[in-house]
Amino acid sequence: MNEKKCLGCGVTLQDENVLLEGYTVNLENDLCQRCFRLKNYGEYQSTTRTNEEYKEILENVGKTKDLVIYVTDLLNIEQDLFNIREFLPNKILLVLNKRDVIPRSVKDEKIINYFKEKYDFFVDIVVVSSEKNINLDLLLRRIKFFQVTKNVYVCGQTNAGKSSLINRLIKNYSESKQELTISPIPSTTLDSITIEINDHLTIIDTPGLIDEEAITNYVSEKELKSILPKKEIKPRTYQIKAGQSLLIGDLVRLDYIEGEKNSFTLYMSNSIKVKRISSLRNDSLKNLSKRTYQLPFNQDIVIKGLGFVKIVNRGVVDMYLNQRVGTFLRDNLI
Ligand SMILES: Nc1nc2c(ncn2[C@@H]2O[C@H](COP(=O)(O)OP(=O)(O)OP(=O)(O)O)[C@@H](O)[C@H]2O)c(=O)[nH]1
Ligand SMILES: [Mg+2]
Repeated sequence: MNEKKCLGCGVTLQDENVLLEGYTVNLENDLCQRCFRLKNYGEYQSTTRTNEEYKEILENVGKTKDLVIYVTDLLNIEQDLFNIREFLPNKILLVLNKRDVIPRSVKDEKIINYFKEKYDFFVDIVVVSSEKNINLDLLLRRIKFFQVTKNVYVCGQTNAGKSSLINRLIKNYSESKQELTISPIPSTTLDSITIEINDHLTIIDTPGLIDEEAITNYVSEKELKSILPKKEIKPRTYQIKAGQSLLIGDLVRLDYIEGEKNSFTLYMSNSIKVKRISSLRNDSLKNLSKRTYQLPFNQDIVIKGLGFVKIVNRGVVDMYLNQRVGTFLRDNLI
């Protein structure tokens, strides 16, 4: 069997079945047809990886003593990062990516301290933007400081920006012309890919875990584009009284049922339209599935894949959205 891998997504190339992964007309090519089309025509063709395969990859990384860079998207931070410790006893450097979409006024230090207080097992935490090339020098210094062998693994959920980050490292610090495939749809990277940055550093890209509860799994391609922020988010604050509601696109309805006058600040893509309405007089989106939150002071309601709503005072909120989408509460991040 052919052993050549696609340089974009890591899948084994084959020229036998156009319907299967890794197909290319000619095994001399460096890219599979899917990566070629994505790169040249922006054509998306989704494939899926099971989360079992992801766990297997993490377990294998866990068997090495090598440094792991765990990448997470600042707007889509997992509820519980302790889970990764189950698989990875390694030294882990936490990289909070997509700094560019979080308002500039927020200090990196504040974000870093938030995570330091919550988790004690990261060797360090770095805030970066792969897209805008922010803090990559700092990241490289931290990698050099903590690496155990020349191999460093990059892990994290799908769409966190792992391959984008590695493309930056290649561009900034190596002679290689290799470019990993990146895309806004889940499961872009299909298999581990080894990239030699220099004689002392080899980076290994891995496919990401799919979060079945992310809203991005349940919207059209057009909606997906409006949900994923491309620019710095302008937080939108609404002063809300009991009996008022917010409609977030046609995705989420928030009813403020009970509590003192409150302030709701939305951190999500600027392209999503938001409307304040009277809970009683307008029934929009009430056909969606309902869940109720009793909010203590200073909580964020996180809507997986979409962003979060910062709420200051205590109160009761009814939320309507697709039943399969995950939400949770956390202390205010910002
Ligand atoms: N705004 C912003 N977008 C980013 C940044 N880094 C990556 N992205 C975008 O996030 C999406 C996912 O990027 P990828 O690099 O493909 O993510 P991945 O973690 O490799 O995903 P999988 O291969 O599916 O596991 C793409 O649309 C990128 O353009 C960043 O720093 N800022
Ligand atoms: Mg990738």
